[in-house]
Amino acid sequence: SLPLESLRAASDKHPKPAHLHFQYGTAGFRTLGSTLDSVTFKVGVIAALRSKKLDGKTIGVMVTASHNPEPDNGVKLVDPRGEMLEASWEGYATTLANTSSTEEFLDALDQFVKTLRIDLSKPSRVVYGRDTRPSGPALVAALEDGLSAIGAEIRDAGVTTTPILHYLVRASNYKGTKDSYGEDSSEGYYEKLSSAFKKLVAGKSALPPLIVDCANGVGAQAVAEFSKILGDKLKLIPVNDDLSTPGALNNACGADFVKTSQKIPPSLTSVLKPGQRACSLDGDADRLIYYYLDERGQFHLLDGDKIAALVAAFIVELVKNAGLEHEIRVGIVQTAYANGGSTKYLSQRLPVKCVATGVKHLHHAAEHYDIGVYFEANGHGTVLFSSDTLKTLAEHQPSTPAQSTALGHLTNLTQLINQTVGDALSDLLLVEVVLAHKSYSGFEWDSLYVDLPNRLVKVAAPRHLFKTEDAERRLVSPPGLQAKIDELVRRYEAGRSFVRPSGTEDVVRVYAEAMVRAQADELAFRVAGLVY
Ligand code: NG1
Ligand code: ZN
Repeated sequence: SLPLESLRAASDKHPKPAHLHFQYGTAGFRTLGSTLDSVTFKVGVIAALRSKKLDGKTIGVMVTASHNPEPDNGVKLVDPRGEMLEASWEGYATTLANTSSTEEFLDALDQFVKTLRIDLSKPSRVVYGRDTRPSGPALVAALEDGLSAIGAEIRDAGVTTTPILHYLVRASNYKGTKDSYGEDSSEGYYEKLSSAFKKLVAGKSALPPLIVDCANGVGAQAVAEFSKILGDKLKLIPVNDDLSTPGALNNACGADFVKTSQKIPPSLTSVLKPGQRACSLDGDADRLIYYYLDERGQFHLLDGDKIAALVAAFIVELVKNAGLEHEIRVGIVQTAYANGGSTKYLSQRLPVKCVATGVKHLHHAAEHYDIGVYFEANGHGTVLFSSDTLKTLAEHQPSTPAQSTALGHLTNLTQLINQTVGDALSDLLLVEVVLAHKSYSGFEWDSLYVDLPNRLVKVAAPRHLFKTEDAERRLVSPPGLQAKIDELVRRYEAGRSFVRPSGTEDVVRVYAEAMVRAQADELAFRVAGLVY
């Protein structure tokens, strides 16, 4: 049965703030860090129970608020394969997080264990990590209180990137099996990716150095590690790698800043030379955005859509060169935020599916392809190889040296790419491999297709009133609003606009694109006017 005494004592130390409602959303619980103590404690208990439910498999917990402002924080659970928490548990987590007293929490917990028939005699194992936010250590202490109240076997991964935490979960659960994912340590992660990268660029001339904006977050740590191991193979120049100045995290830098404001971080002004490529990570290093300035000083964004196009084209070419185009079907998954230019370009070449915002939707849709490439426009994404594809790659007998080379590259890509979740560092190495193979600069990469001018705005409207359908591309509520949006959109050449409630912030988002900049801006602001 549940260790009620230790749970009661621990729960009393972590009372829920009255009047606050918590919701396990697309990125777990996420809000002001100072309000998350009780939630994080309860997540510790839930993580341990999820592990018991899954026969002692290792569950992950990551404390981060990613690209959001430094005072925010968040906590999310990672399932045994390194994936997002199974959807049905999101609701249980929300219910438990909102219990308002220790007695209510214990009752709900007891009910929960009974309903799900969790065998409490099973072991529980949990690995956890956090980003660099100042509220992190106290939240981790609350998490540990929850874990030890149940008696979980714990492992503290310390300050680490979100994708490394996902890697550790997968590696620990598949250790010593035929599906082994690499050595179960952060060193194992760096080693796995670096050695695949070295094999993939062997014989290629080294690219010019790459500027990496680390968002003043934990990505700086990973960039430093890769720099050490990769040496001359890839020269990384870290900027915004200050982990000690309060308030610096994600402030006027990082992937979200660049994507949203469509300009370089001010801190790069004196560093970035025309034609030189640069990239930005976000606060927990699971998003990546590239860009460059042309000779006229004009900014060119190479976002998640451009990364998807670059990577998918390269993989399709390798599959063909390996003689596997009839066995392996490559497909793309996007959300409504994908630029219309990218959707047009990709749909002419590959199957493209549009799903609702949120990594879990993209990830699951990508699993339906033999090789599924998914990226959100904001730079979060990865590539999934199905188990049949891995088998095909292992067993295929190439009939020419060229086929053998292509097959080798594909196999190395399966090692380079972090298939558990979007990973800024793994994606960075992947992009650099393709650029080296194609001898592309930012300019040639950018020329794959032309982005439609677009604008994303936030509106402070009551988001619970907004309900969507068709992969969030149309509103069903408030009634009548979609018809008004349609009416506006018709007046703009290549106009497209949609409205959806954010899953991570208390706002409604409005996206618009059109043939020319001024029209995209105007459409966005007029639709926002309808919403407000
Ligand atoms: P919301 O707040 O639901 O729009 C944002 C991103 C998502 C996803 C999540 C999780 C946009 C427009 N939205 O979600 O794509 O990355 O955060 O971090 O970029
Ligand atoms: Zn992130």
